[in-house]
Amino acid sequence: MNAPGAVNAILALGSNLGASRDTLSRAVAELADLPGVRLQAVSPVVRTRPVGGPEQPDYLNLVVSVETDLDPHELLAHCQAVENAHHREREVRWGPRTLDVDIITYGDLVLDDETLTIPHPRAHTRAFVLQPWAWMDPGATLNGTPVSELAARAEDLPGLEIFEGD
Ligand code: A4P
Ligand code: MG
Repeated sequence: MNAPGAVNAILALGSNLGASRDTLSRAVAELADLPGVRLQAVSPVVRTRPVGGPEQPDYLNLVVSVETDLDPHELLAHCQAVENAHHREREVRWGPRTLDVDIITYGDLVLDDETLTIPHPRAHTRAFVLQPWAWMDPGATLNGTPVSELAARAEDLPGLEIFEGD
């Protein structure tokens, strides 16, 4: 049960520069370190091959489920503040990054404006989002399709493995 007015959102985190495992743990704590954002579930961490962009290191990715009182743009600003705290620099599209935090879904909202597209327009094809999400919530759906089915179809699934630590 959500608090009155609160919405469930799925956030996807990725890192392939610096101490990625540590960055992801700290980012999850920072995302939830606001009264309007309550952590509900965290997926396993996965090691994934880079999708798109230049030659770059493998990523660590995870997803979280949060209950939030923030509106979608406030939630994006909060995600970007957490990215910025980890010295994220935006140079190359799909390039390497210390931390990326994307909003995948926000309740059942469908939104497309200059700063925000929800559901995330590429999430339905990406195993690095879908597979950890399906492990976290086996009943999850995206645009009406089970997330586990979308993960099984994603081209980047073969390169994905659970990260047990170095
Ligand atoms: N924006 C629009 N919709 C959203 C949303 N739902 N969530 C806007 C977050 N941001 C959203 O994002 C650019 C702008 O997108 C933001 O200013 C916001 O207003 P960005 O984080 O600055 O740039 P980006 O992440 O490089 O671009 P983009 O398009 O978000 O990249 P993707 O598609 O998310 O891909 N491979 C692996 N294995 N693992 C990864 O994590 N990540 C990417 C990034 C590519 N390949 C990867 C991974
Ligand atoms: Mg992003």
